[in-house]
Amino acid sequence: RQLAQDLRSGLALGQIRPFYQVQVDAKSFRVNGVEALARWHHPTRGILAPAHFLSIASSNGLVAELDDVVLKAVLSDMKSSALLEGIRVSVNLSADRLDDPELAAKLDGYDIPSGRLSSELIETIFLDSLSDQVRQNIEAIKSFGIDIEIDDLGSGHASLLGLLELRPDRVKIDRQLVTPILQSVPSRRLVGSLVDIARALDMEVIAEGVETLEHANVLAALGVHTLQGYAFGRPQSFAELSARLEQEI
Ligand code: G
Ligand code: G
Ligand code: MN
Ligand code: NA
Repeated sequence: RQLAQDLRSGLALGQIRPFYQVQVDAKSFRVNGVEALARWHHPTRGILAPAHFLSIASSNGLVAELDDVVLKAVLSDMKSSALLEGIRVSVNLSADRLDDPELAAKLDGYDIPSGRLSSELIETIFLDSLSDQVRQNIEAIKSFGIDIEIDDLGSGHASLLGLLELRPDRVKIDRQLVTPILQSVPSRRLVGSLVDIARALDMEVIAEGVETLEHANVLAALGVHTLQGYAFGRPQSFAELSARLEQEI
């Protein structure tokens, strides 16, 4: 209860800010994107990852607001620095936010840079069929020039029919499918098959949880476009990210 109260005020006080994890092109290993990941800069507990507050946010109806706060901070970071020009920035969108009738109006109130943002939708939005509200919001997101990505593909509920209907720009293969590819031939083939499916639907593929260069090289050979994981960097503050991007230039 105390933490829920803290979270409410923390959101209002700007204590929730994004960290960024780099994504690299699978051929050149150069940064081509970043994923914004919420961190709570708690006044006494330090920097908290979502595992410590996402379920509290969820049970208190605060997830849509959390997503909104992170998006605003991301837009502000993008405005403040030229280093992110030419680098795609992804934000996570919860099912709550995607079902919010106010979403389009909110986005309209922001200064969204067309073609530079991407939204990661969790696979569970495919549960049953897409609601009309979710469908409308996805169209609205696209109309602002924000890409659509499906997060954690392979771990949950995305149906092929759902992919066919939604036609996302990109899918992210779940870490649990990526981790075993070095030891397991079937795992490797499965990732290759997902790349084929993605190609059939003109989608790019991001592999998550890429922890070693061995993984990176196998994934590149399988035709994965973009890699994300500890092999290339942990989630870091905007200042740390900026220092890294400056070195890459
Ligand atoms: O690094 P990590 O612990 O940041 O993230 C854990 C999970 O929390 C991620 O899988 C992601 O789906 C979720 N998450 C991170 N940031 C956000 C956010 O801003 N909004 C939502 N809805 N989920 C997030
Ligand atoms: O949105 P999503 O659920 O995909 O968030 C990614 C989560 O995975 C974050 O919690 C992030 O910190 C974590 N993560 C990112 N790269 C790696 C990795 O290489 N290994 C592991 N174990 N976790 C990772
Ligand atoms: Mn994500
Ligand atoms: Na993910």
